[in-house]
Amino acid sequence: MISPLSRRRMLGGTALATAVVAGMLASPAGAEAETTPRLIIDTDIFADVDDVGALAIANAAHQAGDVRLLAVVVNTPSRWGAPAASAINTYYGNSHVPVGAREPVDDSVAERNYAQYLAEHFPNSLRDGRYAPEAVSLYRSVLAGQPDHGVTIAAIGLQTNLAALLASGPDSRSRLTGRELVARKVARLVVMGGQYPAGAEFNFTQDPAATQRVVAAWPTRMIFDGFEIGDTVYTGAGLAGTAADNPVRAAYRIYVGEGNNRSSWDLTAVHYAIYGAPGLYRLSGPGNNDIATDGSNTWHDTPPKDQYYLVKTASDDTIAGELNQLLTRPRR
Ligand SMILES: [Ca+2]
Repeated sequence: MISPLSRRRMLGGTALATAVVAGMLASPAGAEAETTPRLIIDTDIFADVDDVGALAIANAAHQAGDVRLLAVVVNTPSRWGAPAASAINTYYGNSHVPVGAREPVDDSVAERNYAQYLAEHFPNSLRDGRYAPEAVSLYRSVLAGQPDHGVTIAAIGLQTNLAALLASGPDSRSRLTGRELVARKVARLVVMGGQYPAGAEFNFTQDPAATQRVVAAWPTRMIFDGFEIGDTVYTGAGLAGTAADNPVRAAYRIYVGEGNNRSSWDLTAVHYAIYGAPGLYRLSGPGNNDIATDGSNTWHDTPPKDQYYLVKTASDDTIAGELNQLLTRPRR
C-alpha cells in the first residue's frame, strides 16, 4: 500500500537531514586484509521514517558481517533523534556504535513523532540527544582512527554536519583540517539528495548553503541517489510480522500505520553504500552537480568531476524485494 504521506521530499519542512556512509576496503596493519566495508550514516532521523528503515538495513548488514557500522551522526536539532538511532542499534545488538548529535539540541517535535516514542520506550544508550557526543567531534574522532580511504559515508538528510566537518580545524583528534581528514580517510560519499537531471528535493533545500559547500568542496567521489530512485520503491509493510519489541516496526506503525509501506529514499542509498547493488543500478557518466542558492540542483556532464548519480536498471518491485528482505530479517 502506498502511504498517503507523500509530502516531504519535494518541499521544505522543518526537519533536517543527514548523511549516510558506507565503508570500503580496509587494510589494518598487522591483521589479515579486511574487506568489510566501513560505514558512517549521517541521518535526519525524526523527519521521516525511511531513516529508520535505512538504519535497520545497516544494522542487519552489520549483524551479517557485510559492513562495519562505525558511527551514526544526526543532523536534526531534535533531542529525540540520537536516542532513537541508539534504540535501533541497540535492538540489533550494536549498542556500542556511537551516535553523535548536532548542537544545539532542542525540543523540536516532528509530525508523527516516532523518534520520541523510540527514545522513551526502547532500550538505548542515550535517552536524550543532549547526552550524545557532538557530531563533528565524533566524525573527527572516528575518521582519525580508520585506514586511509577506508570509509564510506552515507548521507540521508541535511548536509549541515558534513559542511561543518569540512570547515573544522585541527584539534586533539587530528592535526588535519576537516577537508584534509576527509580526503585522507573517506573513499566516497553516497548522498540521498537532489533529483536527476534536475529538481528541488527536501534534503538539499533545507540547508542550501551547506549543500552548496559540500557538493562544491567535497574532496572524494560523490554518488547521488536522487528523489526519483526511492520514491516509487515501497517498503515496510512486512515489519508487521516482526517481533513486538522491534523499534523499527514501532516507528513505521506510528508514521504510516501497521502494515503500510513508505517510500525508500534513504533505504536505497544505504543499501547501495553497503552492497553496491549490482543489477539494480548503474552509474551515470561523470559530471558535476550544480546547486542553486535555494538548494535546487541541475546536473551538467561537463566539466566532469568525480561525481555520479544512480540510474535504476531493475524494477521498483525487484529493488523493494531486496530491501524488504533486509528490513524484516530477524535480529540474531
Ligand atoms: Ca532522511
